[in-house]
Formats: sequence, structure tokens, C-alpha cells
Amino acid sequence: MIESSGAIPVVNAWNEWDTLQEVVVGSATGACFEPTEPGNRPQTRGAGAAPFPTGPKPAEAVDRANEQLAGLAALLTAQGVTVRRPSPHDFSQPVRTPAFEAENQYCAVCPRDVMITLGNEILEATMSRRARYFEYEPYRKLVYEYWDADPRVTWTVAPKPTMADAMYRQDFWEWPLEERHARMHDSEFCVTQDEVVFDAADMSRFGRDILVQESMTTNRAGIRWLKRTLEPKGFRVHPVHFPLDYFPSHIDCTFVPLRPGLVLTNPERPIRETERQMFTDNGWRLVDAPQPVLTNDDMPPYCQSSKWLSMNVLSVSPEKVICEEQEKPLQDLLYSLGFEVLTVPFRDVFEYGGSLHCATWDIRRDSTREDYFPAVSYRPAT
Ligand code: ABU
Repeated sequence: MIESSGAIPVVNAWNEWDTLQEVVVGSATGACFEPTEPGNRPQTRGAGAAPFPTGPKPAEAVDRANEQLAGLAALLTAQGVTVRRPSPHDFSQPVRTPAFEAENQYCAVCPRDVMITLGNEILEATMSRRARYFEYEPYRKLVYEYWDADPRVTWTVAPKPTMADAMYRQDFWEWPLEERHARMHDSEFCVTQDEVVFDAADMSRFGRDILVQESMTTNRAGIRWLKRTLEPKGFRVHPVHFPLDYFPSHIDCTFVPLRPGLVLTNPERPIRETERQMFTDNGWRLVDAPQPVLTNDDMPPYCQSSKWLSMNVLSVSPEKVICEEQEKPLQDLLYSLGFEVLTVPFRDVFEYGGSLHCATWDIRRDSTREDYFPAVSYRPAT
């Protein structure tokens, strides 16, 4: 039983970098291959590759990922961080609602995609894919524990979209690259604008300012919902775009704040010029990550994420960052920026779509709400 012990509420995180006290680390137990559906066309990597598998992941793949997730949990525990884990869930069960069916679910490796802590509030995202409709379930037991333990903790569940066929732009996956390039400024992806849709991993926290990436997994209606829900609570919600990313999904391989005044950026995905201004006007430095050690072709065959999982680091404090063990060029950059760098092997988790930031959900940091952008030109919710 968790107990509220005073000054800091049991749920408390206002940014991505303050000193971490409690965190959920994902689990690969029961994981399945992500099914093909209107919001997702998983592909096996490699020329002439076999069709993407279906159903439960092989036991060896699950064991390897779980070993590395346990390694991350052990490292965090050694740093004095309380580590919690999701509840078991049968992901092999199909999902059936009045609007759709999916042959199986996915996994609980990446709590970041579903759950976010915004100050003392836990927010469950709508999610954007059918196989992930019930992905909040492995975290509900924990949510109840936190919510029961401290009356300062609030809990918001975003409205579930239908995920019916009409919610998706079915031809998106067939657009040739030239068309994608021509349409890149429209920010139109596989979800339409008719329903509220967002994954939590498209958000990034900077005190009272929250960035939300418009993407394949977060639409403009989702951003409007976040603005109207969070701005009366004192947050400022900023939509952001990375126009050279033709398949954007989740901001944490693209724009990664490391401490006040410093963001690690993706050199292949610059932020839209007008959105960069908020950072330059307030004296923030945007520093490009080095090229990852792996190319996109070298990524594990069933991994649907890009080589930029390299920059999906987890901050333990404003001075200390956990980085994947083989990403030496990034480690060198972080050292040169004054960080203490801790490393863990994490390659076997990549095929589940994430690295260190994706595979965690920070519950409590020694954190207060600050204004890091006093010179912001700000548009309220519409
Ligand atoms: N889940 C994060 C994946 C982002 C990327 O592939 O760049």
C-alpha cells in the first residue's frame, strides 16, 4: 500500500528531467505482434522479407526483452528510484467493440505511449490503434493505488474514439513518397480529424508548457481536446510539427528536453521554423543528436520504429541521463554537455517499438511547475 508522506504528492511530475523518484518500467510478458489495421501497417524489415507475423511473440524474444527491462529496473533501483511494473494482461485476446475487431492486442512494453503524468494528474490517452484500445488495463491497478493513496492525485481518462473504419484515411499507406512530400505541410496522416485521437507519447512536458506533436497517432481534434482540458488548469499547450518526418509517431525520438534550456534534437527532423521561435526567444539551445549507431536497415526485423530510438533517453535528473549501451556517439555528446551518463543494453526491447523513454512512465519527480518560457507568444484554446 502506497502512503502519502507529505510535501510531494505521490504523483508529481512537471517535466521530463527533474530528479526521478518513482517510475513504471514496462514488461514484455504476453506480448503479441501488432496486427495490421487501418492505423498500422507493420512490415518485416529487409529485402524480400517474409510477411509480418501474427499472434504471440516467441518466448525467446519475450525473455530477451524482459531481461533488458529488468536490467533497466535494477539500474533505476540502484539510483534510489522506486520501480513499479504493469499487471499481467492477456494480449492474445482479440478486441471486439460495436465498431471494429482486432485479432489480438499488443504489449505493455511502452507505458509512455498510453499514460502520462501532468503535475499531480494521471492522464490516460485515447490511443490511436485498435490493438491498443485496452492498453490502459495493465496500469489500472497502479492508478488505483496512487489515486487511493493521496487525495491530491487526480485521474483523467480521455474519450475513447470509435476506431471505426471512417476514423482512418485508408489510402494513407499507399501514398507515393512524392505525394507525401507534396502534402507534408498539410499534416494529414492516417487518422482523420473527426474524432479526438492522441497517444500520450506525442506529448512532452516543460513545466507549465506542454508540446504536442501532430502525427499519425495524434490529430488536431486530439490537440484541441488537450488544450481545452489542460489550459483551464494553468498549462499552455503548443502543437508542434516536424515536417520532414513523413511518418511521425511519438515525439520522444525527435525532440527530447534534457534540462532547462537544452533540447536534444533530431537532425533529420527539424521543428517547423515558427515553432522553433518559442525556444530561441527564451534562450533555449537545440543540440542535434549524432547519427545513431544502427541504420534503419540494421534495426531488428520486426521493429516498426526508426534508428532514432538512439535518442530515446531517460533522464534520472537534470545532470544524469540513461542511454542505450551501444550508442557511444550520443554518450560522448551527453558527456560534452556536462551530463553523467549511465548505460544499459536495450536493443532487444527495440522490436516492441521503444527504447528507454518509451519503456517507462515517470510517476514522481522532485519537481515543481515552472515557467521556462516567459517570453512566449501564446494562443489560448479555440
Ligand atoms: N515509439 C517511438 C518511435 C519514434 C520513431 O520511430 O522515430
